[in-house]
Amino acid sequence: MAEQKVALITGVTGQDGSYLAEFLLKKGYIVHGIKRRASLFNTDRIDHLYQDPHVEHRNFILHYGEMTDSMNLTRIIQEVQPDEIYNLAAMSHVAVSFETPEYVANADGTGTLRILEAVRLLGLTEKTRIYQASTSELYGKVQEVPQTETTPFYPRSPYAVAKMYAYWITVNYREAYDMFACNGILFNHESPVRGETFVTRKITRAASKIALGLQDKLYLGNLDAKRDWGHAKDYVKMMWLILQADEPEDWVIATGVTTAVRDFVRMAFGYVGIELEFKGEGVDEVGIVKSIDETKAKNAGLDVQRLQELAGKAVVAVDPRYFRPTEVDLLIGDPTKAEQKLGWKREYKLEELVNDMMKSDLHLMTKDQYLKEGGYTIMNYFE
Ligand code: NDP
Ligand code: GDR
Repeated sequence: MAEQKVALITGVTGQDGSYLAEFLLKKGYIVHGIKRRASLFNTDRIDHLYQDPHVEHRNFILHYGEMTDSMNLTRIIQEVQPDEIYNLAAMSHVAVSFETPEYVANADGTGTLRILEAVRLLGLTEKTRIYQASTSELYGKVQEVPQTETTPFYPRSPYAVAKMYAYWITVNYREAYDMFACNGILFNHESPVRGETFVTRKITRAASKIALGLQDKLYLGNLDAKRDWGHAKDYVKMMWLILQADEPEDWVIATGVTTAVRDFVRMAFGYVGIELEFKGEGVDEVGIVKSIDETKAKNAGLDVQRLQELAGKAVVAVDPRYFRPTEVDLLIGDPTKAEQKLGWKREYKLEELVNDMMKSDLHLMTKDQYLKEGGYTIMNYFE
């Protein structure tokens, strides 16, 4: 029998880390993950994969770690002797990176160097393949569309600048030390376990809450921004394929379709039968309930009569606090290289992604509704 491959995932508690861990375990890997110490449990997304440390022959093993701590990372890599490292850990919120730029440079930028250098110092350059979670944010200010592996970068946030360092240090270690180190330039990908403060999840949570009568209004920033949104499940498969390729290269992973934030809002509310009409401009723009599609509302298990009461009300508004000092207006990726050379094919279209997220959030928010009915206070988070 072939020996089990060993993978190390940094950022295993995040959206992508959880899907990737699940994917690799299904492929028969032994998966090691790095999680941070937190004052509350932070393993919600991977709890279904947890294995009791007292059980022999575990396939899923967690280590405490931190991207800003070289000694910690070097020790874990030495212990694990991984065949593959997926470096997914990062402070990944673009807007927050304007508030914590130095930390982001350290964790997202220098953190990548720490991984590469540990592999080199430990003499693992021939054994260990490295995947670096690069991003479409590198393209930033629009230079050309669709964006490909050769489109010039123009980062527009401390996050993107840190990721630019990580991108180039990965290329440099590949060229200097002949390492199998690759960048996956991934465009936005979402899922039911997407962080709650990214725009798609903020929208699907709010649309569900508004439909259930738990929230009155959704406040957003730039509704004109356009993103190429895919499903995280499709994208983690690609991370693995990148490390199975014959040669180490950099790859764009995208859907090739771009959609404005405003239209994502329309689709999410549409799932629960709320048809929106947008009126006004800039900070005065609002999304007003134009009509209720009774069939969709019923299919979603909602109280149609209560939804009818929303007619004519503004349920979406713009709050400038969510504007960014510098914005990325338009992202649309060209995944041709990945499709042709690695045979990658995505399974989810945008509509299916929205439906998947809405179904899940509606289910989660229904629990909140029960709590509210039982007299408990429900928090509304607007970040
Ligand atoms: P998440 O924010 O969901 O997850 C980030 C993970 O990194 C979490 O496990 C987090 O831990 C961990 N982490 C953050 N800072 C540190 C640190 N200093 N030390 C150790 N661990 C840390 O991101 P995603 O899963 O969405 O993204 C994965 C990677 O892919 C990130 O690098 C992101 O920048 C990049 N990316 C994401 C895209 C997307 O659309 N999702 C697109 C392109 C790139 P904790 O749970 O404790 O917070
Ligand atoms: P992004 O994702 O910045 O593309 O980075 P996010 O969902 O935060 O923003 C997408 C676009 O929506 C606009 N927007 C809002 N964004 C948030 N978060 N909250 C709002 O209220 C809001 N209103 C409008 C934003 O201005 C932006 O234009 C994500 C992250 O996963 C990165 O880690 C990853 O590298 C990139 O995707 C590719």
